[in-house]
Amino acid sequence: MTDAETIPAREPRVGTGGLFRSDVRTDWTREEIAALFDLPFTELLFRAAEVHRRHHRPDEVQLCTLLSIKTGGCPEDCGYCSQSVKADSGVEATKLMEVQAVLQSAAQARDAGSKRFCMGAAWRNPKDRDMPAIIAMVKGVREMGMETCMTLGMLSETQAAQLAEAGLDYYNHNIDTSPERYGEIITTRSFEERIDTLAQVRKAGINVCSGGIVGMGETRGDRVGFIHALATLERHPESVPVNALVPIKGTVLGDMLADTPLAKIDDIEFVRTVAAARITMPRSMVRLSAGRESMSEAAQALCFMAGANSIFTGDRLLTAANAGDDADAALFARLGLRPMEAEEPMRADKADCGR
Ligand code: SAM
Ligand code: DTB
Ligand code: SF4
Repeated sequence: MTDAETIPAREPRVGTGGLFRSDVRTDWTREEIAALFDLPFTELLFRAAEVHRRHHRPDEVQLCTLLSIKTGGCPEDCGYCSQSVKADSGVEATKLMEVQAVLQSAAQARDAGSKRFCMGAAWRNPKDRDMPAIIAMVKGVREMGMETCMTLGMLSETQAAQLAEAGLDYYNHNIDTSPERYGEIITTRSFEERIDTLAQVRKAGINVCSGGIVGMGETRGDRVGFIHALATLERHPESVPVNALVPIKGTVLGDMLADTPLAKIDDIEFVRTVAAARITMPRSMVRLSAGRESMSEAAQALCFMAGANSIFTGDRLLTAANAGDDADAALFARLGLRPMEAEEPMRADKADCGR
């Protein structure tokens, strides 16, 4: 228990009521989002913090744990990913983990205070023969009282329905970057296919988790396009992960950026992206995802100020290192943050993000 956990709630959460619905819009224009990015930094931060307070408790951050349930050997060619067969990253391909081993890992995460357990597989799409094990994992983790999230690649309509039936709370499927830039990062699938799977997930009634990566050498215009694509979906994703690229040796982007002076995204520009996500998608959880390892505590504090309210805990993401529980407990104590309590997750058919 950290000091931060003992701080009492100051005010009821207003994010689930009908209040302030008027600032949830899905008709954002690129010009409006570009104008947000162009604001003086302190003004942008102030506006984002204001929106954040209207919809969320500003001293609470959700703790999520990631587990790679099937690592490496992925046929897709995502330029950032250590798990692509095209990458020479040294990541070894494994088979899908046994259900019991996954549940053991979930129990550890729960005991460490995690409220959401996210399971990721290095697949283009799950095979139907994998679905019974996947379903058993979802059911088992849910029974432990944690929210469940899966990220398995593209889904068929039937698979999405099976996951919904199993009680899956969230499905993560990132759009990663702007529609214009997508083809430069990934050639084995299209931006439209990504949007199609998100639509299947919505239709099945599973909450949507979709975001992307900043720091892949994109322009600010691409960052605007990325936020615009999410903020103009028919309904906003309930969860929006904003990753800072973890440059991994042997991946196209990791190697390319290692050779350029632009290697790491400027912290201020990263915070601007978080703020733009918060302002345009007020009710969504904005997740400060990969890349915290290389961010200062001050930069992370600015992200929380700008509306990030979810992080990955533990010392590993999927294949890359993460800050670790001790470092996060110290960070929370230093910043006066406390872990968010789990709520009965709103299913997408009841939630009102983006309406
Ligand atoms: N294979 C599935 C898919 O791509 O949808 C699920 C797993 S995939 C690793 C999940 C997400 O992790 C990607 O969409 C990407 O946004 C993020 N990611 C992967 N490698 C990353 C890296 N090196 N740095 C930052 N984010 C990364
Ligand atoms: C997301 O947007 N970020 C997480 C989660 N969704 C699955 C994954 C981050 C992966 C970072 C690189 C790695 O561990 O290999
Ligand atoms: Fe495969 Fe997902 Fe990595 Fe792309 S991001 S190579 S789909 S594991």
